[in-house]
Amino acid sequence: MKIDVLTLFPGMFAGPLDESIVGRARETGRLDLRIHNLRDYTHDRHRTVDDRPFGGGPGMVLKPEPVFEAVEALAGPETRVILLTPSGRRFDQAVARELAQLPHLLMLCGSYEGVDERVQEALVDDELSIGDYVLTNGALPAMVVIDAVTRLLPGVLGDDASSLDESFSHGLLEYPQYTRPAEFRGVPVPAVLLSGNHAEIARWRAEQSRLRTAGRRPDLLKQPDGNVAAGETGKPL
Ligand code: 4FL
Repeated sequence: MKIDVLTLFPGMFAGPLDESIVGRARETGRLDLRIHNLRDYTHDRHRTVDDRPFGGGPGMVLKPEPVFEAVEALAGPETRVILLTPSGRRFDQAVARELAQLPHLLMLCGSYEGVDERVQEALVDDELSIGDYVLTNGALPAMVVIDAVTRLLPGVLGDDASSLDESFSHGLLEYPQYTRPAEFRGVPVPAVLLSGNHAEIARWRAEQSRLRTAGRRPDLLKQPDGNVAAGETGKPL
C-alpha cells in the first residue's frame, strides 16, 4: 500500500513510523509511506498556509490553494483522500480493515484551526476522527490510522501475531493473558491455562472476553455492525 501524508509538521512523523512493525513494513516494501510538507506547495515569500476566518472569530484557517495544489499533485484515480478532523466519522477497527484494502491513501492533517470548507467539498473523500478530543493538529491521528492500517496489510504481521485472533476482530475485548512464571508474588495463573485442555481454554477465554466487555465496554455489545462475531456468524454473544 502507498500512503502519502500532507502535514505542516513533517518532523513529528520521524520516529514513531520508523520503529517496530511499521518500520519493518516500510523496510520490506509492504508500506510505501511518504511525508510531505504542505508549505512546499506555497509560492509566496512567507510560505503562507493559513489565514484569518471570513466572518471573524479566533484562530486561523488552512488556505485552499496549497492544499489543492498538493492534492492535485499527489492523488490519482485510485486515491482515497482522507482529512483527519474532530468532526469526521469515528475511526475504529472496521474502518482500519476497510482502508487496508485500498491501494493508495492521501492523508491530510488539519491544524486545530480547521481547513477551508472548499477543500472538503472538492477534494476529500473521507473525514476521520480518532476520538472526541481536540489535538494541536492532525499529525498524531494520521499516525494512529497509519499504524492500525499497516498491521493489517498482507505479510506485515507474522502468523504468531495474527490480526485475526485479537481484540476487536471479534467485536469484544481481549481475554486476560499470562506468561511465566506460573506463580508471581503469590498470584497464580488461572489453573485452566496450565491444564493443556484446549477446548476448556477456548471456553474460558471466550467467557472472560464476554465478562470483560460487559463490564468495561457494554457499548460494544450493542452495536451490531461493529461486531464481527455476531455479524458474520449470527451467533448470540
Ligand atoms: C483529528 C482530533 C482527528 C481527533 C486537531 C486537529 C483531530 C484534530 N481526531 N485535532 N485535528
